[in-house]
Order: sequence, then C-alpha cells, then structure tokens
Amino acid sequence: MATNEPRYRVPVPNFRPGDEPDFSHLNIPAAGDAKRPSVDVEGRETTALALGMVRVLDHNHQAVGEWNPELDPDVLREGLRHMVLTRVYDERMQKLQRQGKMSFYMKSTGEEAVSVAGAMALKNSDMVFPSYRQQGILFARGRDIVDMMCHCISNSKDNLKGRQLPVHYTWAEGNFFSISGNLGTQFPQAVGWAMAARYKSTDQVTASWIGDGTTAEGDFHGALTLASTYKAPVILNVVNNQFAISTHQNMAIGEAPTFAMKGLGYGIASMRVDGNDFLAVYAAMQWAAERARNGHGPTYVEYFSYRADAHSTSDDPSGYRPKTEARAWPLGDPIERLKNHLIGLGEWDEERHEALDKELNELVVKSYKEAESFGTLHDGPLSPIPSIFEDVFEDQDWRLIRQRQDLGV
Ligand SMILES: Cc1ncc(C[n+]2csc(CCOP(=O)(O)OP(=O)(O)O)c2C)c(N)n1
Repeated sequence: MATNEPRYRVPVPNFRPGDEPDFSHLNIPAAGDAKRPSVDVEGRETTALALGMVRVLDHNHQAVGEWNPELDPDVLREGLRHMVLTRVYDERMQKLQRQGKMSFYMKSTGEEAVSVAGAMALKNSDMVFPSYRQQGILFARGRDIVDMMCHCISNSKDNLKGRQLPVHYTWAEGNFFSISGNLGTQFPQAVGWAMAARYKSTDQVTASWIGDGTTAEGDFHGALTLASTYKAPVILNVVNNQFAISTHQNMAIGEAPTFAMKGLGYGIASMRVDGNDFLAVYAAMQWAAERARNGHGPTYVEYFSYRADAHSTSDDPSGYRPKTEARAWPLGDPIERLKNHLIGLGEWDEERHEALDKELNELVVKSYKEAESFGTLHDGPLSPIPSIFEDVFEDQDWRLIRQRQDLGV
C-alpha cells in the first residue's frame, strides 16, 4: 500500500523554534562521580567513562573528585584570559564581517574551554590538527593576533595568501596543521602524524578535533581503525556541540548511547567529558597525553557542549531551534564557570574580570587597526595574483602552467 510515511526512521530534534527547551531528559552525572583509571588502562575497561561524564566543577563551582587536576591559580587565570580573549576576538570579527571587512566568520561561543584547556594540557611541541572552531588553541599557544586577523581579511600579510576561507588558519611554527574545510580529513591525518612521531621515536603527541556531525564521515571510522591497530599516540576529540549547522546531533549519533561509546567498538580508551568545565577538559587531555606519551596508545574523547551561537556568519539558527535554548543548556557557560570557581577560591573578583574584559577588547581593536594597515579584502593590497600558482606543487603540472599562461601572469 502506497504511503507518504518514510519506511525508515528520520530523527527529529527535541525542540523547534517557539518551543520551551527542557533538557531534563539528559542524564548528566554529578561532578566528581567519574573514577580516574591509571593511564595504562585497557580501552575496553573504559565503558563507565564513555557512558558517564568526567566533571570536576560542581554546581557550587568547587573542584571535586579524582579528576581534579589541582591547577595553580595562576594557570586558571591564564586559562580564563585565553577564553575571554577568544570570545572577545570572535565578537569583534563577527561585527567586522557584518561591516563587510571579511567574507565569512565562525565563532566558537560556548566552546572555548574545549580548545583552550585542551591546548594548555598539551605541550606546545605537540602537533595539533584542529577544525574551524578551535581558534582558542592559537590564543593558548601565543599566536600573534594581528597575524590571525591578516589571514581573516585576506590582506598582503595573510600567511595563506587568500587561499583559504577565513578562520581556516595554519601556523607551522606553532605545530598547528592547516585547517581543512573538508570535514573529517584531520582525523586520519593526525593518526598518520602520530604514527610517524612514534616511528621517529619522538615523544610528540598528536591531537585532532572534529564536530559531532563529522563522525558520520568515513574518515572518522578509518582514523579510529588505524589508531587502534597501530596504537598511535593520538588523542581524537569529538566536540559534541549538539548541532551540525542546522542538523541535530541525533542524526549522527544513531543508536549509540553517547558519541564516546563509538570509540569502544574499536577498543580505544574512550570517555565523555563536560566540555564546558575547564578543569574537566584539562584533566582529560592531560590523562590522554600522558597515556600517549608513555606508549599506551590512543584516547578518544567526546566533549559534551553546546554551540551557543550560529554555525557561521552564513547561518541563522532562529530558523531551526528555540532562541532560548543556549540559556537553558544545563552545563552553563565555560567562562562563567571558571570565573566563579576562581572567585570562590578568593583568587579573582568582578572588578578584575571587568578590567580583563576591557583590556582584551582594547587589544583586539588595536590589533585590527594594525592588521588593516596591511590591507583588506575590499581595498587591497592583496597577495600578488601569480601566487595562486605557487607553493602547492614543487613541479608545476602542465594544467597549472597552461592556466597561468591563459591568465597572462
Ligand atoms: C566533507 C564535507 N561535507 C560537508 C561540508 C559542509 N559543512 C561544513 S561545516 C558542516 C557541519 C559540521 O558539523 P559538526 O561536525 O557537528 O561541527 P560543528 O560545525 O558543529 O563544530 C558541514 C555539513 C564540508 N565542509 N565537508
């Protein structure tokens, strides 16, 4: 009998625009509940971590449990600074995009702890293969802000010479691999890099980040197979921010109880982490890095978070989710939570926070003025046109030579 009903399930999001978001169905374990195994644990023994959630900051903003990394207040303040800078930078760049100063921008609002705490728990010599929402790594590693902006406005000082979308940074000196717009490619590349590091007997660890939607790509599964087979010193991170543009995470997760559980099918040590908890993210990355550095193999981590703003400047989330959803998100805001933790320790206060915000806003405004002195996308100067043919192939292929002749450059 003919029917218009699909014969297979098509998952739908929990809430649509206009609905009252209610996240009470989420099973979020209490801070401090998760056990911290030794770093040489067998992957298959991490089921409780993959089903549960590593959380350190409790609802009173106190650090509790075995995963508390017991960081010095100076380190916490440094983390707070990098996260605030990431947010201030994102806000300013979005405004500049709206003013036509760049073609495109992507913010990481609400996900700052994932990249900042993750980068701080690694060594700067460790290799990273991020996606487009981990700009916090660059701040944590001390990249020059003017250089970052020059890339975004594709001017004469853009180290990518206008060949990449804004936000798709590369920074070889900072061991930061070029961000690929082809989702998922960074995972197998990271595993390959990690295997090469092991082959060369360095103690370098490799880490990569993708989003929840990207786990539906074949590259995700290929990477986990390789990492498991060769026990590569790699940390494979999935940032579950609940959305892949307008597609809810329930499209990519299938029947798996958590994204973290997918790693167990490959025998990889896997865990789910509160992605809005700076201390939990730091502790998880520190554990995984020690495991990799000591030859115990890969770790796969899901960060449970929420994309608090649009996917990009080309997206309007009010078309597919309630406007109040970000505020209703039960894991709160990563900056507020670390700030409140520091205040509770007597190591921070509102006045200092306000001063930090002001200082970083001024720094970003001043940096943009300097970046603009090297040109903008609209007014130039841009990279010279012949440069589009350079740097990619050592020996230019006949097609490139022909195209260059056709252009007469
Ligand atoms: C192979 C490939 N398919 C599709 C796209 C288009 N695309 C860009 S971002 C995106 C959503 C990715 O979502 P997710 O992996 O959850 O990461 P998030 O943006 O939420 O951080 C899509 C479909 C792409 N860039 N590459």
